[in-house]
This record gives sequence, C-alpha cells and structure tokens, in this order.
Amino acid sequence: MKKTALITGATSGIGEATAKRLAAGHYNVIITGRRKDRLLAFSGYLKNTYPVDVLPLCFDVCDFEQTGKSLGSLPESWQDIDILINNAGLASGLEALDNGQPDDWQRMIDTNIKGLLYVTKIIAPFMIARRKGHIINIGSIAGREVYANGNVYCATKHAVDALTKSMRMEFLPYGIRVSQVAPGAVETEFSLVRFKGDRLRADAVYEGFHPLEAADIADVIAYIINCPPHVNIADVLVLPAAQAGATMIHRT
Ligand code: NDP
Ligand code: 8X3
Repeated sequence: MKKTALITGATSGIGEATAKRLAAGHYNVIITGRRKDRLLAFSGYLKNTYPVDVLPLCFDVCDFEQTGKSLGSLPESWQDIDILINNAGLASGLEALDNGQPDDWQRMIDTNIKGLLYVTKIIAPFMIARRKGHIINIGSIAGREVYANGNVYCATKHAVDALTKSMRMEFLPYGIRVSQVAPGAVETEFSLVRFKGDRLRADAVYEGFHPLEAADIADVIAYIINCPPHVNIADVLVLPAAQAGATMIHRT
C-alpha cells in the first residue's frame, strides 16, 4: 500500500520539488499553497506523470480557521498521513530593525512559526492515533546563525529549530519521528518574495556561485523519510559547496 505525504508550500521551490520527488517514489501526496491556479496545474501534472493519487488543498497556513477547515475535514482515505513536511515559509524584506516594516515581521512570524504550529496541531493527532508518522520541518542556516538585516527571518527559523526539538520530545512516546532539514542558499522564488518582485536584487543573491537546487533538498528529504523505522535523521544542515556560513559564500 502506498504511503501518504503532506507537503505544505508545494506551489514552488523546495515544496514543489519534494512533491515531485515523493510522487516519483510512489507516495500519494497532499499538496498545499495559496496560489490556486498553480496548485491545480501542478496537481494535474503530478497525476498525469506519476502513478499516485494527489489531493490539492488551497489555503493560507497563517489562518488557523482556514487551515483547520482544509486539513481537519480530510476525506477518510487521506487521513492516514505518514509524512508531514512543514515547508511553507518566506522571508519578507531585509532591513535593520529600525527600518523594518511591522507588516513584514507579521507575515514572517505568522507563516514560518504560527503556520507550522497550526498545520502540526491539526495533523499530529492523526499520527498519534496511529502511533506512527514522520514530521520534517524546513529550517534554515538562518536558524543556526544570524546575519545583519535578517533579524526577524532568522528569529523565525531559530523558532523552527526550537519547535523541532520540542516536538521530537513531545511526540517520542507515539513513535513519531521529527526531523529538521536546514538549507543554505537554494535558488527558488525565495529571494523574489523577500525582495517583493525585484528580479535584479533576487538574481544577485545567486550570482557567482552554484546555489543549491530545490531538487537537492528534495533528495535529502527523500533519504530521511526512507530510512528504516528505527532510524531518525534528526537534523541536517545542507549547504552549497561554495557556502561556509550564513554570510560566507565564495563567489567567482
Ligand atoms: P518559495 O518561495 O519558492 O516557496 C515557498 C512556498 O511556500 C510556496 O509554495 C508558497 O506558496 C508557500 N507559502 C508561503 N506562504 C504561505 C502561506 N501563508 N500559506 C501557504 N503556503 C505558503 O521558497 P522556498 O522553496 O525556498 O522556501 C521553502 C522553505 O524553505 C521556506 O520555509 C524557506 O524559509 C525555507 N528555506 C529556503 C531557503 C532558500 O534559500 N531558498 C534556504 C533555507 C530555508 P503560495 O505562495 O502559493 O502560498
Ligand atoms: C534562507 C537562506 O541565508 O537567505 O533561509 O537566510 S538565507
């Protein structure tokens, strides 16, 4: 019988690559995101390409009611979720605190911290009832180190790190594994979102070196979830070969 994976933020980047990777590995996938057109187009692509079932769910993880409605009323055949990948997240702005925008702070805190909490609160009881499951939180090198002007984004990813550790303890008695994957620079829509559509600024982030590709992170996630049941890869920091720290990238 096929396993089921729920991937939040699957309309682009790491989430999209992970959904493809898992569908290729014969997981049925629940994919989520706010951009309905993209989500449905991607769902169609997955269904046509891989021999798996796909359930697209369009909702905003920042909204507890919407999240509860979408995930709390899953059809029975979709309730046995084996894998939850808390991936939906973003950075908004790159400013020192005194110039920072409270709207940006709220967006990051609501998505990266509260969104992860809301989704996990709704899905964990299904796993607890079955006494099994695997939750992968997408952290960041920004959850290990901070960098100037990264203040709130770095704080949210430090929070993901703390929540991952605490979830691992809380879900231990139920046989639920909890892991974190913390990437360095991955070329996705991340910088375009951070710089609010400024393509030149976004492209400059990845200039002069080979950044990670979303598929590289998908491969790591696939490795983690396909380990034998007695193994938990608790935490992985994945960097481009040209990166040695949050602020150290060798560009040519
Ligand atoms: P993308 O911008 O390409 O993808 C982000 C995904 O999150 C999209 O599918 C987006 O979908 C979804 N999302 C954002 N906000 C919400 C929301 N409120 N509700 C539901 N879905 C939402 O970026 P990445 O793939 O790079 O980012 C994925 C994760 O990886 C994030 O948590 C990010 O912090 C983390 N990360 C990224 C790194 C990088 O360098 N790219 C490095 C380290 C970590 P939609 O807009 O349709 O809602
Ligand atoms: C994304 C990587 O270095 O821009 O989490 O914070 S970084």
